[in-house]
Amino acid sequence: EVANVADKVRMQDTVPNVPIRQLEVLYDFSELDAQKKRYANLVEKFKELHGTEPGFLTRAPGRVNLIGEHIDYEGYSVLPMAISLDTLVAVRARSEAQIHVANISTEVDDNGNLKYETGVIPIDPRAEVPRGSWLSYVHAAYKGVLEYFLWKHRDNKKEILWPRQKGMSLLIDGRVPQGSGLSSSSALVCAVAIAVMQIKQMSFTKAEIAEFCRECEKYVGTQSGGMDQAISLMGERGFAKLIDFGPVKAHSVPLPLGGIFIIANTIVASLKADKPESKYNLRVVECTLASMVLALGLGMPREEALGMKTLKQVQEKMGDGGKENGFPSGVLESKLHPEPYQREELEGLLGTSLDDLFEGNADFQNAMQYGAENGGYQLYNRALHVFSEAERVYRLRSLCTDESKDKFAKIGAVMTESHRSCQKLYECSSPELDELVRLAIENGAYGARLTGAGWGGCVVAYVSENIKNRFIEEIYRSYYKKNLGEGKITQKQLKDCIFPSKPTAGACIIKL
Ligand code: NG1
Ligand code: MG
Repeated sequence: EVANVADKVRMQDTVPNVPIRQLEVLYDFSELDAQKKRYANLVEKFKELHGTEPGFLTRAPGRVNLIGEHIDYEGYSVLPMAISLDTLVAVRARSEAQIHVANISTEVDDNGNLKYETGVIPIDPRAEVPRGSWLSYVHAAYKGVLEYFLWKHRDNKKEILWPRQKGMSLLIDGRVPQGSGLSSSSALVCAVAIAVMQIKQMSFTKAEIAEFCRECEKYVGTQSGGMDQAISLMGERGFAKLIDFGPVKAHSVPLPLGGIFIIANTIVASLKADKPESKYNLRVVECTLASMVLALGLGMPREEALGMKTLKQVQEKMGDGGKENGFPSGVLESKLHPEPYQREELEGLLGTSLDDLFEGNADFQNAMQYGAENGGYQLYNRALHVFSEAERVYRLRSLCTDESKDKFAKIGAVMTESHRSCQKLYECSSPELDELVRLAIENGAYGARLTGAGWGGCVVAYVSENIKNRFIEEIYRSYYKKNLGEGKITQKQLKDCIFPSKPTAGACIIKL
């Protein structure tokens, strides 16, 4: 009986439909008019391009992570919320066996080429995803949907004739700034995945979509953790979400009235000569290695230890069920050393060559190379960050329903603590992020931290509603005006750089 009810709930947990006349369920009153114009413009542009209206639209939001940075890929719960910056896709089935993809943006790069070029994606889902273009994300999502469908129906004997499949036209309007830690990539992937599903008349639950979208983002090159896809699909207006992994599950977390989250973009590109995905993947590899070395140190048989994929798995193997209590102190210190590890030492400890261990995973091998060129592998610091951050997520969640008056200050303090850990232990901050965090706190924020992968992008500051406007004004003066020079930033640009953000709904299909 209970299982029955649970199943029903899960069945209903599919992507909702929203009529285009009811955009007020998605956006704040203050931006409703602008959004209506934006939607009308997208439909109009689609008509100009294809001579006919789109059949429907899809929408998937970006997110801001309030706490729980770089721990989703280690299996630990995180606490993000969906934001009103989102990606829209206008869609229509097409008789040719072709997926036509265009973007309404006319932005050009330094060489004068369109940043979001028009392109065609092969209809055969077995085709490999080429990297290096925005179209790769669209391709990855398309491939992800069909691969998941095939996997789910793997026992069906009926042959599926891919080349004869009908195609579709997609026109995209993305508003999540790229590379800002607000998850533009997942918003695009999720919005396209839903579009493809709808055209193919497939229906999957949000949890299923979150899982396969996470998998398919790997085609583009990040060994992604799953937070962004989950929150983009499961976001809820008015609530932050505690997201669990394995399986993906979202729990509503009410936010205290009177506090507000303000997002501020560093815009000064972080000085990273290297590709951000190498840094990200290196962290994933460092955590994987830390899991194995820790497991060995705890006496686990070699074969089992080498099978450890995440730090959470190791914690669970220790019989330490209390997931909210963090990792037992002292264990890490005695099993890992704070100096960076080198390849030879790791191969000695693990009793295998690392090339063999990561065979077939080119991203991991590249990350290993990148680590070797940058002083080795920091297992202790990375693991210490992950375990402490996992505990902070639950601490912040409890504070959200705390009755005490100083809960705002306490929430802020946990956020700042998280930033310090990202900065010192995980080394994913940047001078600009550190400066913005410092200025936020100096100007009255309860706390502030980088959000998203880091190495550039945005900070999120927790501020009293009462000082909101003054706070933004002060950051403008002390950060933007100072760094960019007087008059270098227009009011309009400033609005895009620093803005308060409320939790919005997750992805949906928009019916015309
Ligand atoms: P960004 O780069 O901010 O979209 C990335 C990962 C997340 C998570 C954060 C760090 C992807 C798609 N997203 O987010 O899963 O690991 O970094 O907490 O790779
Ligand atoms: Mg991303």
